[in-house]
Amino acid sequence: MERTYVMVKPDGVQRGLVGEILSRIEKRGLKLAALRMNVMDEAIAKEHYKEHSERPFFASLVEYVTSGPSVSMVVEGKDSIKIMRAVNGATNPVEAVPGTIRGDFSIETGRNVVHASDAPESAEREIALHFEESEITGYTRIDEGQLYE
Ligand code: IDP
Repeated sequence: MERTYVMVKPDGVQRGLVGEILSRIEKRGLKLAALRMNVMDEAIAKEHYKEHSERPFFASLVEYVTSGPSVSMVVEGKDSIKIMRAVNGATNPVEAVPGTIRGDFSIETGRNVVHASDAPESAEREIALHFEESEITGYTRIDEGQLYE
């Protein structure tokens, strides 16, 4: 099983979308392995988005993700990284198709509601940045026998 790091960003929390987003993830068949709400520390946010540190939007991006509580999670399942990227939709909501979280609930790239790791290396790095291994649970969903061939 593959793990990925997913976040409901502060705009998603303040717009009351946490339940909707968790529901979409669960209904898809992915497993919530860890879940937490907190205000992300500025140093953690800078580390999380370090690949964008030279970009003009870096300061406003760090300000955005630390501006209020966000919901961090570890999501688990076969191909969870690619599936969560598809569930979230394109980075720019203008290009995000309806049916995706960004395509249904957002307008601008700078307020695009959700994050999900984009590759196995970033998933591993982001999970380790935001969670202790002891916070990540292990259990069986009762529908796993039907979700997987
Ligand atoms: P991703 O979130 O879909 O992985 P990235 O290109 O890694 O997309 O960008 C990370 C985040 O940085 C985006 O989700 C968005 O919040 C923000 N961002 C990216 N490009 C821009 C921009 O041009 N203006 C403002 N914010 C941006």
